Parts: sequence; structure tokens; C-alpha cells
Amino acid sequence: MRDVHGSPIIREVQVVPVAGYDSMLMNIGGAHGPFFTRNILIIKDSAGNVGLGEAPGGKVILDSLRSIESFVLGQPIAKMNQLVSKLHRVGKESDFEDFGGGSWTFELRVNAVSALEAALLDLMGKYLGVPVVDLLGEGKQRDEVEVLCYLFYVGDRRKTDLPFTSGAEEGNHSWYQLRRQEAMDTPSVLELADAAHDLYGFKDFKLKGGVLHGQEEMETVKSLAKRFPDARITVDPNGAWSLQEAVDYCSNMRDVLAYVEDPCGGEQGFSSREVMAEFKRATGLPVATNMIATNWRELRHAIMLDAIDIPLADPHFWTLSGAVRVSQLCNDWGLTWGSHSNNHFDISLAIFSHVGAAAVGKPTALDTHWIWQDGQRLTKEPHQIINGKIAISDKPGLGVEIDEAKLLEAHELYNKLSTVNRNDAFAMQHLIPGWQFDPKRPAMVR
Ligand code: GKR
Ligand code: MG
Repeated sequence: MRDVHGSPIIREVQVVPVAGYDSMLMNIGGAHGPFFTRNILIIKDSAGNVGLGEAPGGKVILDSLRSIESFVLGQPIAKMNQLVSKLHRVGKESDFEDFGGGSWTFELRVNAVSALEAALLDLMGKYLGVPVVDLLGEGKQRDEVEVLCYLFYVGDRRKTDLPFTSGAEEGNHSWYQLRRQEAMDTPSVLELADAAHDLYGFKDFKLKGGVLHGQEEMETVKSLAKRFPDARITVDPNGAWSLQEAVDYCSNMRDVLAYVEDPCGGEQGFSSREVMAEFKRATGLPVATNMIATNWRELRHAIMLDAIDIPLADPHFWTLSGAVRVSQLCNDWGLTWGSHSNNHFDISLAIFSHVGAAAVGKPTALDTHWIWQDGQRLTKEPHQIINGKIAISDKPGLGVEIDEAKLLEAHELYNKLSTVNRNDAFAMQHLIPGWQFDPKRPAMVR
């Protein structure tokens, strides 16, 4: 059945909260727990097509996604932009209010907006017979999207009684076992890097910092640069360092670091954007962020202050079309586009890939946590990372098809969890009793 304009009608909306297994990944917020959660959106239309979206887990996003049904059922998919804007408008105020407390993970209502947009773009692409990348911005810019190797220090799961997976049955390559074992020093992070490089062929590397003393993290960064001399290397302590510390750690690293991500944040009454601008001037290093330019209003201030070079416009909180708009702006204004990520399944991997392929200019390699989840899938044939790149096929829509059995498995795992919101302090307290988050101190510096 079609509407008067000819496009199929939305017939069914399903929201499925799911969970997957994770490693004890360390960051300034603490340590990842044994499970991560996501919310999956499935929309079916009268043409028999299925549209998919994926958003971070947690109740705020789950409730927002559940509210979609009330206004999208019976609507033609051609009204895509109106439907997405409707959800966006409802969420705007509460997102702003949540923002201060939401810290850097951005599990906000806007994530539900992005999932809705992804699912509708998927349906529209299937209806028109074109991949989603062709419906974004200026259309397809490249056939393959470069992604980076996102490395973490990994806590020792055996020091906790939490049900972390041991990695024993996750795959034959050494990466699948190594990623679940402790890696709290430079040699073990290098081992992870070697294994990931061997399996996925990465060219570029990012180390999640904000865990050990900054100087120690810089030693890991230097060793990575030595091991992979042609790589673009970055470090991201999520604003853990003071301006002085950040300048001290980074000033003599211009041959080692291609750019630095959120090295410092607001201090002594100066805003994070002002402080980052000072860091940039003091070191001459390009700065990336997923913390201080996360929406249009922040981006304006960041650009006026010349505080950033690389906005990491994750489509999950910029929306897919918004992230591509950011790339157009970057291209016109001499900035570099990139994308942030959090733990995710393969529908998000497809979303990143299409947005990355539509981003104009010369993006920096995209972040993805996928390597920590690889092997757990919700779709029949997930996109793959080969030679550090993800190829975009010409399949209509997002180019992935839900695997009902895997979806059910991930939903059943979710149903077994006693808590479904991300809480890195909880796992961390199993390593350091009484541990509390401090935005100005690396997690292990207590
Ligand atoms: O997964 O621990 C993590 C990261 O720290 C993540 O939550 C951040 O949002 O990857 C992100 C980043 O680049 O800041
Ligand atoms: Mg970051």
C-alpha cells in the first residue's frame, strides 16, 4: 500500500533493548562492566521493507524510542524529515537539561532521534533502491571509509567477581582472547595493537587515556609511534589533565601525535573551550573533541574561540544528516571531520560507514569500538574492517539485514541484567573500593 505521493506507509514499530559482552575497558569514568546495552529500532512499511536504527542503551532512550509509535504509524516514509524533526523538537529541552550531568557519554534523547532517522533512511533507501550514503549530503564521496584502532587499557577482570567473559570461545585469532585480558601497561597495550593490526589492518591508532598518570600514557603513545611509524596516532584522556599538565605532556610530542583529543577542560573559571584554545596555541597541536563541540551551539563557540580542529561528529548524537552537515562546514572552513564512538553493535557500524562515506573533504579515520564487540552480531552479514577500512556496498538502505535469532539472544541477555544504564564507576569500585569519579583525575590516580 502507498500514500497519495506514492511512498510506502509505516506499519509497525518495534523497539528491542539488547545487551552484549564487553571487556573491562578503562577510562576516566572508571571501567566498563561485563555488559553493554543498546536500543534497537525496527520499522516495517507497507512495501514489506524493514528499516533499522541503533542507539545507546538506557531508559531515557528506550522511552523516547517507544514514544515514536504514537506519531509514525500510518505515515508515509516520504514524511521522513518531518517525523524526525518532530521527535527532535520534543527532546530538545530535556537534552539541554541533561547535558551538564550527562558527561561525555551523551546518552541523551537525541540518540533516539538519530535511530529514527537511520531507520527511515534505511526504508527510503530500500524503496528507492539506493544505499543510504546516496541520500545524505552530497552523496557518496568514497567507496571505503577509514577507521582507527581504538585501544584501551584493560582492567584485570579476575580481580573482580563480575561475570566478564574470558574470551576463550570467541574466535581463533589472538585478538579475541587478548582483548579480554588485563592490559594496564605499555607492553600489553602494544600486544593488543599488534593483534588488532594483524586482524584488521589498521593504519591509525587512538589510545584512550585518563587512566594512568599522563606521563605514563605518553610513554605508551611513544611506543605505539615507534611500532607504527606511518600511523596517525592520538590520545584521548577525556579532559583529565589540567592545561599545564596537557601542555607539559604534549609540547614535545609534535612528531608523535597527529592530533590530541580532549586533553584538558574547563578550569579556574575558564570554560573548556577557552582552555582548549590556549592548549592549541601553546602546543601547535591539532585538537579533536567529542566533549566541547557536541551540538551546533557549542560548535559555534568552539569555532569562534579557535578551540578545535577536528569535531568528532558522531551520527548518534549529531543525527546522520547533521554529522554530514558538520563535514560540509569543516570542508569549507578548513577543519577536519571525524566521528566519536561508544560500544555498539553492527547496525551502528553500518550507520558510521554510510555517514563516513558521505562526509565531504578528507576526514580523519573514524572511531569505532567494534573490535571489542566483533563476533557478536545482530545482522546477518555485518560490515567488515579490512586493511583498516570498511567498504560500502551498493545494497539499498543501510545494506544490513536483521538476524532475528541473534536479536532475540541479545534481548534475552538484556533481560537478565539487573542494571541497564552504563555505570563505569560500579565496575571500577571492584578494583578500587569506594572509588569515585573525578573529572580532573585519571581513573587510577587516587
Ligand atoms: O568507551 O570508555 C569509553 C569511551 O571513553 C567513550 O565513552 C567515549 O565517549 O569513546 C569516547 C571518547 O572518545 O571520548
Ligand atoms: Mg573522546
